[in-house]
Amino acid sequence: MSEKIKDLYHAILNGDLESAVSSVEAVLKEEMPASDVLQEGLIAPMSEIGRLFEIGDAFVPEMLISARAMKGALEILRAYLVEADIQPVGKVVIGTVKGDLHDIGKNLVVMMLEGAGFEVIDLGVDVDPEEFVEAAREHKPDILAMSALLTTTMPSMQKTVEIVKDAGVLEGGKVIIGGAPVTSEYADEIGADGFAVDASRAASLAKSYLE
Ligand code: B1M
Repeated sequence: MSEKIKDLYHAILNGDLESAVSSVEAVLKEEMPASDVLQEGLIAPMSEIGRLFEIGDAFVPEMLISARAMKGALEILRAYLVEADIQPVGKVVIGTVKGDLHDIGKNLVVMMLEGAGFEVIDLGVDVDPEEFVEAAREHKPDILAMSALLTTTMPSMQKTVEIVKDAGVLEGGKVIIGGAPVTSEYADEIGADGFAVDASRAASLAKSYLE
């Protein structure tokens, strides 16, 4: 690993946006392939922050600042990835369910998914079940992901699972759910394919479906 890619790795791990931006520019000047910069400089530190979070050695604020630094570097790298025609590992449609305006956790899930190499179509908050169906029809995602923070909005997950499955728009794709009041038992009960307790595990779960 070159010194410059190491700088980028550490800038993202430490959540240093300014240094992440200058490091990615420096690495690209070395003419390193964009796909390697993505893998070694962006995805690797995001996996590491996810691992540290899972073992309790990093917390939500650290994950958020790493994700912010990753996004800053990705903005610059994106043009090179498009030029090199690097395909995302998979596609995810995500939203916070109908009636629910909480988006901090969902945004963190988006960032971890992007950090893991997914293309993410974020429908935002207060997403009607029909909107999920339309988005699944249009984008044909590998994963449809829903977040809920209120016990009163959890039933909207069930409704969405029902109509998405009835409409047959997922074509083998999986439905994953999460959010503070959601459990794996609830996922089983409503027929969702998977549940993740946090953003890092949501990204690992999504990746596991592609294997
Ligand atoms: Co709200 N709120 N809130 N709130 N709010 C809670 C959720 C609540 C638990 C607070 C409380 O009473 N102790 C409570 C819900 C109670 C319940 O349902 N049993 C509550 C309430 C009642 C309300 C209102 C009804 C209050 C009112 O107006 N009377 C109202 C509802 C508005 C609405 O949605 N229609 C409301 C409003 C708000 C604000 C707008 C002020 C604000 C949201 C701002 C925003 O999101 N842009 C807010 C906030 C900030 C909170 C708390 C304090 C923090 C939530 C948060 O962002 N946590 C929350 C209390 C709490 O959770 N302790 C509370 C940090 C975030 C990183 O964690 O979202 O859990 P979280 O995400 C985690 C995991 O859950 C997981 O990954 C993340 C971590 O890695 N995860 C997924 C999330 N989505 C996932 C999806 C996945 C996988 C994992 O797969 C797809």
